[in-house]
Amino acid sequence: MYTQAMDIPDESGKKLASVSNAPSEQEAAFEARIEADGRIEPQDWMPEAYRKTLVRQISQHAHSEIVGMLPEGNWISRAPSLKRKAILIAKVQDEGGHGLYLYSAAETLGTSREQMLEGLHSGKAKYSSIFNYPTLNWADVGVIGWLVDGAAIMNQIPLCRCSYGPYSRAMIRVCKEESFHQRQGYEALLVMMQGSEAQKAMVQDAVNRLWWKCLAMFGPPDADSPHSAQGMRWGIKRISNDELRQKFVDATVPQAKVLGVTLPDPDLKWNEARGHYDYGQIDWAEFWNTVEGNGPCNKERLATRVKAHNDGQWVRDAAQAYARKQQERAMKEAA
Ligand code: FAQ
Repeated sequence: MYTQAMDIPDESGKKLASVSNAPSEQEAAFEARIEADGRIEPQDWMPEAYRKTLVRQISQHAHSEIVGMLPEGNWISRAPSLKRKAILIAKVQDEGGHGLYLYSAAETLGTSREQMLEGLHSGKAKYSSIFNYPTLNWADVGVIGWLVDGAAIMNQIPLCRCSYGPYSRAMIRVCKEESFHQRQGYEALLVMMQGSEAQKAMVQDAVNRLWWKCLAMFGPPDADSPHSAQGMRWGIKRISNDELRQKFVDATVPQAKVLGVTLPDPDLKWNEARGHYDYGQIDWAEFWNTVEGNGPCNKERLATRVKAHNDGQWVRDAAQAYARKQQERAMKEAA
């Protein structure tokens, strides 16, 4: 019978071992499911590299949600009205919830929340570059909703079709909530753009500072993205970094026109032949510098995050003590 198995002879020519190039049954089943656009579930066999890629991406994503609470959280006590404060508290809380869904998705892959947090707090794990820039005025909060959540949705809608079941299902709810976040940010900016000259100037200033950083959120150009090809082959990523960035630019230009702000890019213009907007050069040196920990707020964000975790130790201790007591009581009653 035809087989791809190889008999490896030792130096004397004696048969030493049988090494198979053929995929194992489990591997073949995995590949067939990916090929058929099915979902891989936690109990299914998966290649170690697939598991690691997911843990890496979900870790980066979960940490982004949690660290992403900080720049906006800074404005809760300074929101201009009770209504804006209530909306912002709810939004920041939603981002915390997204982090929790994602840490749970990573747990199904065998990585505990403690391990993930250790990675974040020691500076080993990444989170989105965008959260290492300061939020200098109230308009930044609106721009985070409009552009940062807008970029996040663009990137995350395709993740609802990710090949790993728990991640794809978590993304459905996350996207619904991010969509609300995006609208509330845009609405807050619309109100400011109908206000005083000073308010309009604040919005334009926030857009000027954050526009390019939002374009960089989609990750390096496809040609320089080490994980894209395999991520796409496995159906983890569905649309490439550059394609998503282009979709974001195309969707945002008309929104900026309605808002009455100028996107800070002299090269931004409609290209009839491509059917897309052309845009200028992203500063990738600055992006990598920020990703590597040297952006304007990296150290502050990490320190705040570590302090919040340490300050919350008593809550975790109390919850565990309570759970222990409940368990002891249940055992006594059962005895
Ligand atoms: N910042 O080969 P690729 C949000 C890293 S959620 C920092 O292209 P991949 C919600 C990348 O990790 C925003 N690092 O990698 C919110 C990799 O590093 P590694 C986050 C970045 O994974 C809104 C290296 O560069 N969303 O905003 C960034 O195939 C408002 C090579 O890159 C997600 O995480 C970056 N921008 O594609 C919260 C979505 N870009 O691991 C509060 C899920 C790339 O080799 C307020 N993630 N890197 O050390 C993804 O879709 C993907 O992971 C990409 C990167 C597209 C981000």
